[in-house]
Amino acid sequence: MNDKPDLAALFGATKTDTFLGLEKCENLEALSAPVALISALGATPYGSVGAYCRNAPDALRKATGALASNIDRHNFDLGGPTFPTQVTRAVDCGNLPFDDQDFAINRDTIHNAISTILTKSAVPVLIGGDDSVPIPMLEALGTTGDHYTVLQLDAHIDWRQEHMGEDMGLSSTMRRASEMDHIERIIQVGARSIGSGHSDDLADAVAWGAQFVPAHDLHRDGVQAVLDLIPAGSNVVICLDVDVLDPSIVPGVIGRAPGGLSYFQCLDLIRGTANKARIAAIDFVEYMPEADIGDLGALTVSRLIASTLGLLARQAT
Ligand SMILES: [Mn+2]
Repeated sequence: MNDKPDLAALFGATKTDTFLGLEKCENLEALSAPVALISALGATPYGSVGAYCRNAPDALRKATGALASNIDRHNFDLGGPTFPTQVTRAVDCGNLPFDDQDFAINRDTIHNAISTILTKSAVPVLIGGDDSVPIPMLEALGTTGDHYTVLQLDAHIDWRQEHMGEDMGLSSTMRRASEMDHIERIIQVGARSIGSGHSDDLADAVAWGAQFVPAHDLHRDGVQAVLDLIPAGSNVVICLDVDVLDPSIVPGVIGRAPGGLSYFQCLDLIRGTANKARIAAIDFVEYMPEADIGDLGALTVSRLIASTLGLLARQAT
């Protein structure tokens, strides 16, 4: 006997196996929606921890179950329904296959899926998985011929040359981005506390030209100070590690660090980017359901993704 009232039932929700109950797109070649959510359980995990975020995509889908039958209701984050029109509605392309032995295959799988989504003129919304998942997404952007600004929202700077003999892992994401010819600018927001990075890594990043707005500066100066760094009209890829959010609202991460961003600071960074520039791709990584408390992190992250889908739908019109 479960005495907790079922809020989903109160809302009239039905069970869904897609994010927000969105339509499935199982064949990327047939993709016609302007926004494509797709998930990767991992890419290049470190041997010591494995693909520790592999259960995130399905947990985040499950967290939206209560909203699946209410998708057309007013979303006060957006000032209207999440998707303003039927044709701008995102689709859920499901989980990509994951191989826990052959990481090169995982990277190819992600690269090819993102490339295909980009050729369909859709914006990929890549759900991880750990923070190694964005590396092949960033590489795939090189196939468009455009140049990109990376806006990284993360408690950590991810500039390790390699870690445990692996150079494509989650601590090297921004260093690998900096080596790609089509990445012309990196803005890193939310760093705080002690992470895996060394002072030498930070020095390399600064020498490359990466611009940093640590979490303390963001709290002091506000979101607009970050948006001022983004050139108007530029193509932006947002790399969002959910540990950028405060652990009081997203406890489900491998290394909690106090002083993180609020839900609206994060959403306003995404909204401000969409308004000033163009979000060409975005990833949400590092949610770990096993470390969550009462599914609170799944709630926060899934609602942030839902409102982001709405912002991207508005960008498409
Ligand atoms: Mn991180």
